[in-house]
Amino acid sequence: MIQNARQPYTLTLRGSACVLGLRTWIMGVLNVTPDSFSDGGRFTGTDDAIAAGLAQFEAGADVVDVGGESTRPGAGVVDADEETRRVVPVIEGLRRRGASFLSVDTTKAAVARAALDAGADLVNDVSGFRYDPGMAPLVAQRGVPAVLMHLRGDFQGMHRQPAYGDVAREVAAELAQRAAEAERAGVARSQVILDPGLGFAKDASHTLEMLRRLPELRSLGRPLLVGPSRKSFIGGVLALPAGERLFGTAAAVAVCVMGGAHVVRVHDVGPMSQVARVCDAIVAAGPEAGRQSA
Ligand code: PMM
Repeated sequence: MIQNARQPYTLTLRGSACVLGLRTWIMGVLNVTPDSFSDGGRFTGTDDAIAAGLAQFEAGADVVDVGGESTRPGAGVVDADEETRRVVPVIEGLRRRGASFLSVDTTKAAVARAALDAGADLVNDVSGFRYDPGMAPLVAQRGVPAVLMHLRGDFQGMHRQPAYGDVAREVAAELAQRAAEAERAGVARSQVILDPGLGFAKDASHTLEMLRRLPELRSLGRPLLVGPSRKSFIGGVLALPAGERLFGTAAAVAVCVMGGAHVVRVHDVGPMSQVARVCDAIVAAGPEAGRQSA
């Protein structure tokens, strides 16, 4: 029988209680970088980026994730001032135009602080608070939700021969450690969202296995965010460039939803909202489904 493994969790978002898990949330990717993984360089100006963010909300995004540093293998390091200059005007502009929830995709506390001051509602830290010791205290003090993603090593080294004995168990154990460290730093456990970090310090076979075994991360007892969008594991299967991975992304998003993801992080918000809604409807169908979250 098909069932997704999703537990509902309540977060405090922009000061109000917000339940994740009743339906799949869509996080739109808005990279304001000259060199990002799949959409870098698309936005030349702040106004373009703001318009693209608003279009993502129109297309069904629940939250838009604004990032100013590429995590692409070999991407140059961006200093905090430059990253702040990229993300803050976009976040401010989106808030000014009445945008819904906004997150900032950064590993730097200074950038996160400026973004929260500009109107961001949550922090998405791909390092799981490991790169900047100021991040956990900042999130604790502001009381905002945070996504802690799994990776190993630094941006430069993480793609070199990642090694796992059992990828799903090790990712789960390391995410549990990240969450415990965050709690020790004063972050409310109820504000933590966990992410297995598809493609980060994982080769294609690790990522495919992690996706297949996503339900095992349920045991972490926190909402799950997963970012499969246009990633190279899809390119590896289909031999297609990032811009042509829409159907591959759709397959992966469906697996994420059925595997228990509360939030999927995607570039193609409209199409992936449709995928998630159909998966949610399938999970909710029939007499057995009453006890399942949809
Ligand atoms: N992937 C990318 C960037 N940020 N954040 C989270 N939480 N999870 C991800 O999987 C993730 C992320 C890289 O992809 P992009 O360059 O297309 O944004």
